[in-house]
Amino acid sequence: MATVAAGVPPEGVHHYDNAGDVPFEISKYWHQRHKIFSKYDDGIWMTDDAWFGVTPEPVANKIAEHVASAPKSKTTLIDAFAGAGGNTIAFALSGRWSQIFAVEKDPKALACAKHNAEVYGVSNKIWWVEGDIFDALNRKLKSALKKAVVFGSPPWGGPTYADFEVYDLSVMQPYSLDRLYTAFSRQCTDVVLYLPRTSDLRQLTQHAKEDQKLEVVHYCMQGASKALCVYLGSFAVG
Ligand code: MGP
Repeated sequence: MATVAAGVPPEGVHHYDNAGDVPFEISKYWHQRHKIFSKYDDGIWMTDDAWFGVTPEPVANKIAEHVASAPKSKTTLIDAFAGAGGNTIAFALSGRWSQIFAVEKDPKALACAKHNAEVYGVSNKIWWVEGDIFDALNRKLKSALKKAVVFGSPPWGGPTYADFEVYDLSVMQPYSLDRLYTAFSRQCTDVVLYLPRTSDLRQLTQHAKEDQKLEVVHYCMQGASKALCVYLGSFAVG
């Protein structure tokens, strides 16, 4: 039942059907395509870069469930690096949020996210913001911040993050943990970051407020951690 799939992807955006068309660097991800998007065959769009950072659907759904435990006064969700839409779609499907903003500076990735949200039937629940998240937080989204949770799945500087036994979040490219946390927490009390499974936990604990606990959750598939989320603020994850 491929209804939305009929559209032709813009330049630089693909829906790969055949292994032979898939660039070598992303073939490992393409082989997991149905785990990443259960509706892949309904016409999911991806840029080649987006494959590296997209959150697999079961993980995105679990994260959405955990983020939903934010205080009831938090009615807005800001997805700071929406990419091809994996997390945004899960947040929209959760039905928890009155307003969801999906911010993405790469127009091609944003086109994928919008299209993929259509495939999942939730595009009308999402406000799309093309641009830089730091800029958006200072302008367009400033007034929304008080009642918002900011979720960030930033770039980790590519798959080489896995070369390090303990990943140093102070050198994460292009945005370090400090840069992200400082910008996101300036006017928002509840922040969630999706980070490498090997992230240096000591660096994360430096952002715990004295009277608050900080929760770190590993998200696993087939018995192995894919990544972790750090919950900064008032979440009831456990
Ligand atoms: P991976 O380590 O590239 O793959 O990404 P995997 O399947 O663990 O490979 P293996 O060789 O260890 O078996 C694991 C998960 O991390 C992916 O599913 C993505 O959700 C996430 N991820 C990977 N990268 C490089 C990024 C990134 O740059 N940013 C974000 N936000 N997530 C990433």
